[in-house]
Amino acid sequence: MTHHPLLSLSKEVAQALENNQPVVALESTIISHGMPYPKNVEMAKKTEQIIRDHGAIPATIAIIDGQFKIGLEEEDLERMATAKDVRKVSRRDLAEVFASKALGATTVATTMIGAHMAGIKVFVTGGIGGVHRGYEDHMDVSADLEELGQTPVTVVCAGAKAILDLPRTLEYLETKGVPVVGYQTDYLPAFYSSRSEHKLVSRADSPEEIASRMKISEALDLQAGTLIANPIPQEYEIPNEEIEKIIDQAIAEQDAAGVHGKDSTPFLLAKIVELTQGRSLETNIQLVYNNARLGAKIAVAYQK
Ligand code: PSU
Ligand code: MN
Repeated sequence: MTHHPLLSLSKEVAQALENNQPVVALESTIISHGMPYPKNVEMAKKTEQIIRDHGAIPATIAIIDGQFKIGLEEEDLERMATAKDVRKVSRRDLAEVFASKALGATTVATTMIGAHMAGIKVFVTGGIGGVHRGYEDHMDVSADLEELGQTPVTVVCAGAKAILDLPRTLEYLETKGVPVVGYQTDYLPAFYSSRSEHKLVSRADSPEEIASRMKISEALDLQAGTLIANPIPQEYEIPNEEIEKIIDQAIAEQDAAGVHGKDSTPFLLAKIVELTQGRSLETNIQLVYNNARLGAKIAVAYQK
């Protein structure tokens, strides 16, 4: 589908896909709504470089001029990092944002849609969205989970964001038929920390093992994503007991400010950066780099 009228592939990405070279998709909400400037654009560029250094071609995805743009130029990255009017685009917003030609940042859900349309199998992010804490009151469940249940892309993350209800997020993914694979771990990593107390049922120890499961999932035509949960290196983590108090405070401030819906995740991430005096931002950046290294290796193994 690389010639679809609503897709615009960079020359490099188009060529790589044509030649069956490894390509790794990257999202843009993490740039526009997940981190402050200029750290966001530094992170975006370095993540792309890490993917190149590990033998794959990076394809950052955004919605520009009514198309999925797959493979951004440096000036596009700068624009996503600085523009004030960038929409955070989930599945429900796609048709509207394409039609109005607004500038759109893709979430995990919509990056998966764009990647799949372009034929990209592997996508690297920080942490996926999930079931929010207090679900019984507001029913906030990220569209990322539904997308993982229906779009066959392998998503490399550092676990679900620790601001979420992790056991419910795992239950939801089980219902949707999404394998959650611990990379060299038996426990779900919790974004800022390298492990939670939640045991996983699936584990893989090499990129080759993951690539072979991706091929079987395709051969069975399962039409579901695979989630690779890659723990942040311990030297960069914020231990659970430390971050938990901060998350509780951030959620209390969110509720007091009346923030909900799509603004919840960006608000909480920014609040935690503030409450940790920037430490959580450094952690978030390092976990993305770690995921980029693994994602590139999986893409390379898949094409072998
Ligand atoms: N990972 C990060 N930072 C982020 C995100 C992921 O390290 O900001 C974004 C992704 O785009 C993800 C979104 O899809 O957070 C979740 O938003 P929501 O909870 O509204 O679905
Ligand atoms: Mn939500």
